[in-house]
Amino acid sequence: MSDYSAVKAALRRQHIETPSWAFGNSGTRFKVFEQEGVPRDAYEKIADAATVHRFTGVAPSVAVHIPWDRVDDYSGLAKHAEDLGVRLGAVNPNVFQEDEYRLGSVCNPDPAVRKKAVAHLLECVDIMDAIGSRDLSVWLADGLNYPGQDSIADRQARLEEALAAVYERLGENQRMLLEYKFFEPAFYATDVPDWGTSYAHCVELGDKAQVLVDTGHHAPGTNIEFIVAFLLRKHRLGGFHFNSRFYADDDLMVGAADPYQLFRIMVEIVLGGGLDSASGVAFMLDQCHNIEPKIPALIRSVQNVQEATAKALLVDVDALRSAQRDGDVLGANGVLTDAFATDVRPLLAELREEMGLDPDPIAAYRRSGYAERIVAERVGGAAAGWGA
Ligand code: PSV
Ligand code: MN
Ligand code: MN
Repeated sequence: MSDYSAVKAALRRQHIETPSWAFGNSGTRFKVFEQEGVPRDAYEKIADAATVHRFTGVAPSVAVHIPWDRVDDYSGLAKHAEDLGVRLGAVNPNVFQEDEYRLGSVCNPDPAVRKKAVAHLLECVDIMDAIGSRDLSVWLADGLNYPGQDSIADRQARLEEALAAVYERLGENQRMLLEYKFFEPAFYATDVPDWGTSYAHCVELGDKAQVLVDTGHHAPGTNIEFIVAFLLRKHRLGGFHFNSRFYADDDLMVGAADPYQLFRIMVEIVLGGGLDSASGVAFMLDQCHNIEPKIPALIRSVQNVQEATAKALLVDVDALRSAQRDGDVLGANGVLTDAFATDVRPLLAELREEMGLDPDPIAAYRRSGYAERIVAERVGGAAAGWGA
């Protein structure tokens, strides 16, 4: 695509959702580092998310995690977001942080624990109703540490039953996004380990169930863009949790470890129509900023997604298709590497100016005084809820 106005229009439409938990204190299982000025409650997390949006112009929603963001009045929380120029996005249930979930949540052998977990998932759909959210973003920590610990097959049956109960409760315009992860916290077997398992459950449930691809949840060397292309073709790609990894589920800034992988993913998105709003693909970040300041790290992450998308939009599709038809292997590969090698920063700077934004969002954020203000105002910031 060499028409920059079309590229810019596509970039304007691409919205990137921030996660409320990325604004709180976080760390690894070795240490949670405390930073000054971190939010003390859900309201302040939303204020920080609104700040990311203010400087990037393309991060108009923030995902919430329940109970980390529990409040008495969810419509009030939604109103607060609206007043700050953003809205609440996906609702993330948490069925992994209570002692009762030691052997799992919806796959637990104890029916009473399964009942409690399903009740929480249903409560999250109530919250979606109250805040006008479209997506229930389900990640389950369920799994086994040892062979023989429980029946893998029985656990799939319990999973099926629980997901069906929650699916039934979804409203007309609501979806369930089912995330997969191949290990951790369980190490021998995870109950939703891969995209195939998630896809199979989604197909059985119905059209409102879609697969969520967290880029950090794959074994090293996995071809994530293949998964993306496959799911898009089948209309089952619900969205992403973007982050980057060197080793495992590192949750580092997207595009930091392997920008070429992010580009390859975005190429499949562009070619498969995943940027069209009708596709329903949700671009969300799922990151933790343990040692770097959180708000500028999120701003940079949004920029990284935009840069990868811009490069993908610059792929000369006609040249690519013709090289593919001719069996010109090097030519076809060269079309992609040419696009990847393009410096899209001037184009993005121009786009931001057209949107009435500063061309350099991080510099503008630093000049704004917001960081100093929150350090002065917020004493005793809360942990994200997420320690590892
Ligand atoms: C745990 O791996 C995780 O990072 C999942 O990706 C979830 O989406 C996220 O935590 C929030 O529960
Ligand atoms: Mn995730
Ligand atoms: Mn994760």
